[in-house]
Amino acid sequence: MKVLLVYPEFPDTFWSFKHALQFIRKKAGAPPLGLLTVAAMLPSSWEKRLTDLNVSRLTDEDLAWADAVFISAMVVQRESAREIIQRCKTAGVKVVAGGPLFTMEHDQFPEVDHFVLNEAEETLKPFLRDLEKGRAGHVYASDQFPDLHQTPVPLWDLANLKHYSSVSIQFSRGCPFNCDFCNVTSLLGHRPRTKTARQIIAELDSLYALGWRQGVFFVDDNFIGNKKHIKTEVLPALIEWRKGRKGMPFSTEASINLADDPELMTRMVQAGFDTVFVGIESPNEESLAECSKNQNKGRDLLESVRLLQRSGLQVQGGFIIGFDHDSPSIFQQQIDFIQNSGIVTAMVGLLQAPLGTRLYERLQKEGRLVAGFSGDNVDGTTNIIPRMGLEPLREGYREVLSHIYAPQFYYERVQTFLREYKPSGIRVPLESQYVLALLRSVYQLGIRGVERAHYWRLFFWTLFRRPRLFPLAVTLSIYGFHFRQVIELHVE
Ligand code: B12
Repeated sequence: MKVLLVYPEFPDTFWSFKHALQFIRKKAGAPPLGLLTVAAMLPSSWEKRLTDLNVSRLTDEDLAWADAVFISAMVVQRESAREIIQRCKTAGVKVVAGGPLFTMEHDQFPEVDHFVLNEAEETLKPFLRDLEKGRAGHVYASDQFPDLHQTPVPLWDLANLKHYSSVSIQFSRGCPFNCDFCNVTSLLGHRPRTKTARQIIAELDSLYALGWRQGVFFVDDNFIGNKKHIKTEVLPALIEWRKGRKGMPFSTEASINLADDPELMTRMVQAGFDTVFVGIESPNEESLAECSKNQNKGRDLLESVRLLQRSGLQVQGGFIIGFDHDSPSIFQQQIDFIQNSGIVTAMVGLLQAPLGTRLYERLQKEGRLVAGFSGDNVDGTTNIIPRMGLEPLREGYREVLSHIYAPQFYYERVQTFLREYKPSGIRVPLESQYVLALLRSVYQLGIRGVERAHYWRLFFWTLFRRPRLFPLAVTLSIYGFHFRQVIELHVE
């Protein structure tokens, strides 16, 4: 059996980092972890190839080679996924589809031969068994949340890692919290299911052996969902593993209560974490109560962010506008919060209601849902009829984004962050691409760009005041360029 694993193209979005990746001549953020994991679960006798459309083209020869195409996608890849499926049909290749897009809306893809939905640890085996018997069914789904102890090491070597700026690995799935707009709990459950420390070390070892030294993103829904396990088993193993090794800084996603635990923060930094994405959502307490974001309530959110930054963790933040309790003052409140926090990468979105969430159920009952869930929460669209009216909401939203990503305010925020941030000791071996990226930034941002005055001010301020943070300052200047391009595209 010859299987072609295909990952559809991402549009030009906030998280695609497309305009930033050009500077380091990389083609995409990370290889598709879902497909590489599934590949490792397929019989070893099968021949496997990967085509990630974000780094290479899907050719007719690829399709002629394959007995079956295994496709995975997120909602934002919907259009590209449709085109691929159509091409497979024309070429007469069978399509097996899985991953979050199809798990959510498989009925929208009548041309797909077999759906293997939810988590493959649960659904792939019955599919393969039936396939062997020559009677594979149309849909394999499950409401069980499998044990991750059986998840194999992903087949990284199917991907050409040199095209990617980072690699994702996963330690846990699920989140103990109950935010009403988030579909992670309906997809993956409340109880965080974890791999063992030994599994995660085996994954890191295999990446290290392949020569990988760049960033590793732990794509957990909430890395600290099971604090006890993290503290007693995983972090000690990671700290030990890191000794004598170079590079591979870690990043992850976690809830804000990480800031309440100095020991946990210190150990994460010792283990090599330097960045954490946190769902901040709103400085408005009433809105936090509305969406049951209880872990963010009743605390000084700004202080929590600073504690994280001072411990050595760059905070990236998710923000939402359009809750029922948001009044027109929310726009300025969000701007002030983001500016004061020094959260450079601030993903600000309009509230959307994904299928399967409590928010979706409530709004459906209230008759406040409209078609058009884009899944991209930085494109200024929503499937909700907002209390304050769609036009005022969109207008205010545009203002927030244009403000926080305007060069003056963006660079100010970078400086606020660099003042607070305690850099980690991890040094990534310097690739020539990174030196070239510096030169490209000088040309693109320092000579041609509208941001040139701000660029040079930050350049010299960091060089003289925080020299160790100079590479980070350049990286964030480049990110700013990407964010401005995306925002102009979507909301101007
Ligand atoms: C990492 C991640 C990202 C990374 C992706 C990096 C990369 N290229 O891999 C980044 C940060 C870029 C990202 C961005 C976004 N993401 Co995202 N992301 C995740 C996250 C946290 C983990 C995904 C992952 O790698 N999981 C680990 C692997 C092993 O799991 P998996 O892919 O689900 O695969 C398993 C099964 O699904 C199945 N499977 C998967 N594919 C296939 C294929 C076949 C054939 C088979 C048989 C089985 C199978 O088997 C695997 C093992 O069980 C998930 C949440 C989650 N926990 O799933 C959200 C998630 C996938 N993202 C989501 C969204 C919406 C986005 C954004 C659109 C958000 C935004 N702000 O705009 C952006 C868009 C991306 C872009 N570039 O434009 C949604 C997708 C919803 C949907 N129904 O499609 C999720 C589910 C989060 C959520 N709460 O809704 N994301």
